[in-house]
Amino acid sequence: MQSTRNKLIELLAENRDEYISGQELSDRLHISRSAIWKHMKQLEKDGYQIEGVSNKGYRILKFPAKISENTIRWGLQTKWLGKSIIHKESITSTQEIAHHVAKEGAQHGTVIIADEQTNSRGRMQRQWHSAASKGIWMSILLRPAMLPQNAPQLTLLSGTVLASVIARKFDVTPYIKWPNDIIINGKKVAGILTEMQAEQDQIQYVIIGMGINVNQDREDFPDEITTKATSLKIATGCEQELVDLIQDILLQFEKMYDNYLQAGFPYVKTIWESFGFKIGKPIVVRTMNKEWKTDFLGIAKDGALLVANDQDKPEKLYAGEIDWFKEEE
Ligand code: BTX
Repeated sequence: MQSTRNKLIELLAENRDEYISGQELSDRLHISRSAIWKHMKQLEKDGYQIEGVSNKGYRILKFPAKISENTIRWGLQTKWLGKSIIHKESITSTQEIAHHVAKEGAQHGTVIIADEQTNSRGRMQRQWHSAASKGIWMSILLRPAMLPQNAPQLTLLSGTVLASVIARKFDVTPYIKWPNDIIINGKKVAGILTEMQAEQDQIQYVIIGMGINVNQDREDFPDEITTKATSLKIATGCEQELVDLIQDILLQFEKMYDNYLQAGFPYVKTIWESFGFKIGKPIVVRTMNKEWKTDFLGIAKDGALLVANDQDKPEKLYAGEIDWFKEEE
């Protein structure tokens, strides 16, 4: 079913300015003309604008801005990422679905995406606000052949992907706040949640959850985060295309991931540090049981946070959070 629709879109798109007759479509897809008609109605529901003229045939007038499996796949230039896409209008959390399909054997590179999440999560059981159709709420399933202790590097890789795409596409300067926040103008525009299923020395799968605020206005954020959150629309002053952005993120992710597997983490580290949030500046570090002020020195070769210790020597931290030092603001 899915592949017939994709072939149909391909045929229509090949002949963008010309009509293609119902008979020709039916011959080439080996389905009846009434089946073609049903597919056309479905495509219209997905937001395609299709013109049907008797004695001439069909042509696509406009591709939809709406997210669907088809609209993401159409024009997606990746080799392996997003070959399987699961799109839902409203679900609890794309992470939840991703875990479920991963356990059922879903393939490396499966992408799960939702217009709205009703119970989406950040780190440490925190909530992530995912307003309907205002942002990109997406999980990527990976099955990397790497040691579980290296999985946090994938969070940094993902942050680097988001910052690179945002910097290239929009006239804004994104920073990455270790380990997982993308910041524009001092406010969080995106967050990343990495979850993993692993045995001692083998990863079964990793799920990279990405939440990107795209088209929210200030009043779309709940009160408790209005001072902390921003969106690409707020930062750039205009509404942005979701499908286009998703495709760019997936393509950049695939390139960065493939390069990382070949060249190792130093490749990611260099790019990460070019977006690194206030390297060399004083920060507040919070771990499970303490909080202290220190200097942020960048990230280590393995992705750990590097901060200055009491003797002003670099020290590695693997878990925790940082914040810029308040007096600086
Ligand atoms: P985090 O724990 O670093 O950030 C969560 C904190 O960020 C919240 O406590 C709140 O203060 C603030 N916050 C909540 N929603 C937003 C928002 N929309 N914009 C800015 N700040 C916000 C970050 O966790 C990781 C978030 C990953 C979200 C994705 S969406 C797709 C996937 N599915 C899912 O359930 N989670 C991931």
